[in-house]
Amino acid sequence: LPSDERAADGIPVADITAAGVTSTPIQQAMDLARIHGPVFRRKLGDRETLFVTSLDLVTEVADETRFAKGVSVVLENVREFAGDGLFTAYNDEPNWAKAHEVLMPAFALGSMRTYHPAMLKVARRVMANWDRRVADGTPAQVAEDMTRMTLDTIGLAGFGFDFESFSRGDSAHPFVEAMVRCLQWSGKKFARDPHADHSAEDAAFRADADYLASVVDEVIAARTASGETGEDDLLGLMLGARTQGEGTEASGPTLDLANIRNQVITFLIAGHETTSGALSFALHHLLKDPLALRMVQREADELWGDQADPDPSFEDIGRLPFTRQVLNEALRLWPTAAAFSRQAREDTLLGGRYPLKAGDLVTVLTPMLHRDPVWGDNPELFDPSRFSPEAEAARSPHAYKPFGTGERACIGRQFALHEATMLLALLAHRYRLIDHGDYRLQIKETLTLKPEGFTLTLAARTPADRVAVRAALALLPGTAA
Ligand code: FDE
Repeated sequence: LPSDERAADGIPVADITAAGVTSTPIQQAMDLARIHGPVFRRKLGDRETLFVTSLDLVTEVADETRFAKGVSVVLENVREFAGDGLFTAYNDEPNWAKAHEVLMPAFALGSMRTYHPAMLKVARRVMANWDRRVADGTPAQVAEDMTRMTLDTIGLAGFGFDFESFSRGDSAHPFVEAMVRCLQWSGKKFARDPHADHSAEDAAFRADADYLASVVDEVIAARTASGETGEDDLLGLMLGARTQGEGTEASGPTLDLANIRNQVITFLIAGHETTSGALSFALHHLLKDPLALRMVQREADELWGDQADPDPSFEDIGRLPFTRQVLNEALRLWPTAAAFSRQAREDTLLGGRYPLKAGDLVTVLTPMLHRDPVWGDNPELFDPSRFSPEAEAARSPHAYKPFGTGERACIGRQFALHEATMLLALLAHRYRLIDHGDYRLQIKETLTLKPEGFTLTLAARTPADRVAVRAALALLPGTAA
């Protein structure tokens, strides 16, 4: 591993030029943090990234008066196909503030009521698929199925577009394949050999990016042709704001079509890989933690009893606090958007000793923040009780950042949590999860993190299984419902 030189400012520099970036740069950076401590530079050729991982340093860079969101090199590359969409916009790009204002109401907690039926419809597709697995005994491919479900959900709830991902056998929608290749291209570009010829991969990327844009343009055209904007979803809001504002000065901000296209691509990217990873990690941890699984099952059983096909209401999702804790804890260990960058507003001293110039970037390596000593002696342990209301109240809000921070934090947080909590509870209510292959966690990185090669087999839960879960928990102190 990397040499241990130190720059003039005393920050360790891990030069990985020789060792090379692996296909798992986040896990490599986690190793570097374990070696070098909570502040270090990763050097790659002539490019250096400054990482921080400790609660005190993250608390500093989360201070919105001193730091703002930084657009990292990786995000610069994502801009090649998501342009000035919310995720990749520069802070001072006017379209960020406009789109933020137009879209914020669509992501308020109350708006989830609007998306709930679409989310439930797609959750039922997962269960229909998994019921067939129960019948024929084949294993479910967890990350792949979760990705199908989150893509269909954001497509339907956001844009009224149905990717029908569960009717395609093993292959994904071509849009998804193109999108994943674009993400991989942007994730790898920063580390590639500057002297090699990359024209073929760049041309392939261009073709994929053009294809993404053309699909989105068709979705927008179909909506405009129908004559109705459909105010209820994200596309409707964006198009509605556009027509209302045309030619007048009085109405709210308007978004141009190129920006709307960038927002649609942004939501499809941001809204599906991250959420599907969170669900996959949660299922992995439940599979390995029978007590937590039983507690999720009991919580769902209390709502839906022995119903064969429960019909969760919007309010039911707020009545699943332990299921939510499981998701929170899964996102602590494996925050699926694993790094975000901050940019110094002025010259400043980080940690009272490391000088930064205005404009310098600092990258928060979230999985290591989430293993800071503030999390106790055994941070690798999956323990949903870390997110009990009392434990949360006692901890700094800066110890947990799976959704980033400040003004540019995740706008889709409530959306993701509503969708994921509902699906997780429905699956736990319906199935026994069987670890047929003694799965060992391996993490694949495609800008986001997800468990690789994770399969499980399933059995239908019976009323007797529900009685057994209640009985088992009744014997344990401290698991009272
Ligand atoms: C955002 C976000 C973030 C931040 C980044 C930076 O700072 O750079 C993060 C960290 C995140 N996000 C995360 C996450 C996780 C999960 C699960 C999610 N996420 C989900 C989702 C869904 C949806 C729809 C979304 N998401 C979206 C989004 C957006 C649009 C954004 C941008 C914002 C601004 O304004 O900037 C984000 N997200 Fe997320």
